[in-house]
Amino acid sequence: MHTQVGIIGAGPAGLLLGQLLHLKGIDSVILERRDHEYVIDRVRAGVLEQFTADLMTQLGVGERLRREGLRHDDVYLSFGGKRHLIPLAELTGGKGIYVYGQNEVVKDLMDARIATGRPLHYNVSDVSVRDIDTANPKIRYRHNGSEQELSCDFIAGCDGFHGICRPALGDSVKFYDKTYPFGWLGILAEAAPSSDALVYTYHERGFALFSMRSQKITRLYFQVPPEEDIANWSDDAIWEEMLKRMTTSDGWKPNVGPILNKNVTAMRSFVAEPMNAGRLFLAGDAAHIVPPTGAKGLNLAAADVLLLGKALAAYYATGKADRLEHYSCEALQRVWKSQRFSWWMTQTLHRFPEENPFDDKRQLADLDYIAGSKAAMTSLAENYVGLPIDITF
Ligand code: FAS
Ligand code: PHB
Repeated sequence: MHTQVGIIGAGPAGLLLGQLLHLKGIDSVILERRDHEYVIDRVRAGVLEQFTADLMTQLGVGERLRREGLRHDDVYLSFGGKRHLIPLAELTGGKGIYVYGQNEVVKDLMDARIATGRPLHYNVSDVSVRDIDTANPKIRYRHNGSEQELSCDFIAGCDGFHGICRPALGDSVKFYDKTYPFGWLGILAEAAPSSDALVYTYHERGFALFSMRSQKITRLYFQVPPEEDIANWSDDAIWEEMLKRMTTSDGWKPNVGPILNKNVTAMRSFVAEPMNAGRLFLAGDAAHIVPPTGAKGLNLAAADVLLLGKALAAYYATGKADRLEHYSCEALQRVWKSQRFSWWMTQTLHRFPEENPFDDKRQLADLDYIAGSKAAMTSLAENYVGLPIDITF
């Protein structure tokens, strides 16, 4: 079997690429190791940059996002017992964010994939790639109990951080890696949002984040030691800690409700350079990981896919591979700016174990400066809503 683009992984990166290529009349086959339910139910990101929401609309999969997603023009920084509003739209010429669960994005993209009639195979195993340095790379995998080989013009490695594609790039790749001395304990709760915008809290007990998924469901996180075992935390203990860190002197606090899901996520910054070798191109978490403090993970995957999709479309339209040759360095420009912002948000809002009282005061002064300076707020806002990118394709 032959296809133009073999896509490994049906997360946001793989599915977005499949949709973009479909709209350009380019064949693709998507191979996913998990089943449909598993991929849909995974609780991950929740914030879409303005550009990601606009791209979803451009790809014809933005209708439900526009109807059910929560558009936010502001975000709060909370410290010293007080919430400080950062007017994102006012500071960025009207740009905002959309709060819309990653699993909803994946659901919309899967429905669109089915509507295209193009192949998406779940439950594949033993996936491997070869001949990536030739004009005819191949993907080998097992599906429905039999060995399969998919011959391709190009392979898109959208298989996440723990996938097989990045290792397959070989030793020409350089890794940049940073781990953080803390993780996030995250919950999904059946409780109506008590704030009209996300609240990023700096507290002496550690970072905390108030986010949401709908008018009935909230998503909250607080900083814990990296090896923390979720089994150590009863629901009551989680709420007690959330309220201790988030409640402000004017009485604002999150609503408490039944916890639907809870887990601990490790924090790291990671970049693989270059993002391709031969005709194997990485996109999304397969090539880079950001700490979620800047809400960039999903949005970077979308940006990679937009650039890779345009480069592949240009190749099939003109036979020229120059945009494919520039893909990695073009994508890495945005990746490193998002890495910088995500690291900065993490540095600014978390307590580091080795810190001393001087650092606490310095971080409070940093936050006080940001909340009082239009220039500093604008820098935060323009990075948070998403740096400019041309979404025409
Ligand atoms: P994904 O990991 O989403 O998708 C890769 C797909 O490839 C998966 O479906 C996987 O099953 C499949 N796959 C893997 N190996 C394969 C193989 N060998 N063969 C076939 N398929 C294979 N970002 C935020 O902004 N906010 C958050 O709160 C947040 N929370 C997160 C929590 C967790 C636990 C994780 C891991 C990430 C979180 N992120 C968050 C980042 C997240 O949103 C990612 O950036 C986003 O999922 C990246 O999308 P993909 O690159 O498509 O990778
Ligand atoms: C989320 O809603 O899951 C979320 C929001 C903002 C972040 C990280 C996660 O920075």
